[in-house]
Amino acid sequence: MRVLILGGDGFCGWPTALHLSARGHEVEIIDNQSRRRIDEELGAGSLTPIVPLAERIAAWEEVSGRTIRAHDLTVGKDYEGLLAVLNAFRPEAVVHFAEQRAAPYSMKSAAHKRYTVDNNLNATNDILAAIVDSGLDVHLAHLGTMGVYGYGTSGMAIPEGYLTVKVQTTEGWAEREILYPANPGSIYHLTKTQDALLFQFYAKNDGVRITDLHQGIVWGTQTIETRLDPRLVNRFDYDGDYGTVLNRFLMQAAVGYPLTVHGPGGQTRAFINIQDTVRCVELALAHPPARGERVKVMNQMTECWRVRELAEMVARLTGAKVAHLPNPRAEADENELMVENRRLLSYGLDPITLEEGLLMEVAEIARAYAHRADHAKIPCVSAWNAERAAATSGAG
Ligand code: USQ
Repeated sequence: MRVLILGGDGFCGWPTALHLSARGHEVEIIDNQSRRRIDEELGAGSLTPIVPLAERIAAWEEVSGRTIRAHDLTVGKDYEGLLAVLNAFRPEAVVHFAEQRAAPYSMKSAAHKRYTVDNNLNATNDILAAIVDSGLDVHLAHLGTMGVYGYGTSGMAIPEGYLTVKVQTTEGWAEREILYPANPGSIYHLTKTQDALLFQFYAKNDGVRITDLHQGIVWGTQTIETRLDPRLVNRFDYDGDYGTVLNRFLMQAAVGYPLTVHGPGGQTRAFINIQDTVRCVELALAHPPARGERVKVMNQMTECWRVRELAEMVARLTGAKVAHLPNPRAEADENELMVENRRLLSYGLDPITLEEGLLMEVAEIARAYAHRADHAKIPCVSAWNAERAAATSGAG
């Protein structure tokens, strides 16, 4: 299959590009290096040393004998450039990772909110419009988020995108399926709920075949392919904006920094290992919706944990201390989360669990690169509103 990967230099995009290339697919990448520029803006970088994209691609060719072509353009700004790549490469599938993906970054200031909305919504609309414009029958697989559903499910497992509701009609009560009501917790998550409406529209109006993968929090760093050569290593974010909770805890344990639990840590989230992420994208591409079918939504996660349970687990494995800090986010201190994920399991996903993978991650990445950590970048300083900013000011 010819697969075009938008955002193919990022944390999920790069290992996905390698995974699909290793399986014999013809892969091209579009990436504008925005994630690397944000590193410079924040003065924070990957714990693992990542080389420039051109060097990564050259290393992959050396190791695998396979070529990946990269295009440096901004999806959402350079529409003609995007259309030209589609028309020249004629992909059968496009995987869309080209969005600003950090909730704390999206909440830092008005400028960050505006950038996130502008970048993410224009990227999604442009790729959809370009697919229609090109006349190609492309399957678009988008990396969405579990966060579109909101957190807290009052005893019900979150279905895969659609909710069956009972409504009163002129003929009495009847069942209807609706898109699960969106309840975003940050501007970043909000853009993904808006993406869902764009997908609904283009599927209905133009028959575009679309899969939206509602992914949980990714943990882990390496995949089978990124381990093949040090120049292929995936990025590992640990800073207060881009570092996600479990990878942050693993890194903090490795450098002797008390684990930064926000509030009592009763927030429950869905998780997935990076190796399972790339496998899920492959499975999604192998099972596209038919033309004219509604948007296919899959919950791309494998297990749910509370933040404090993760901290306790990491503390038990490593001897780290746990700190409870004022929560910079506007989010309930405690919530329940249950999620349906039958689709990907039925396609053959065999999940890597935290219990089997955590220790390896500590040794392979967090301890190995601990000397590169800048402790000043660990605190989460992005507050969701003025009240949270006042509560967290001065707190580590
Ligand atoms: N948290 C802590 N301590 C920390 C960092 C985070 O207690 O040091 C807490 C947060 O307050 C939050 C939870 O851990 O309650 C998760 O935070 P996170 O930064 O790991 O994840 P989140 O902001 O939800 O976003 C991440 C990715 C995003 C993806 C999303 C999936 O950055 O791209 O869409 O996970 S989900 O969470 O399911 O919406």
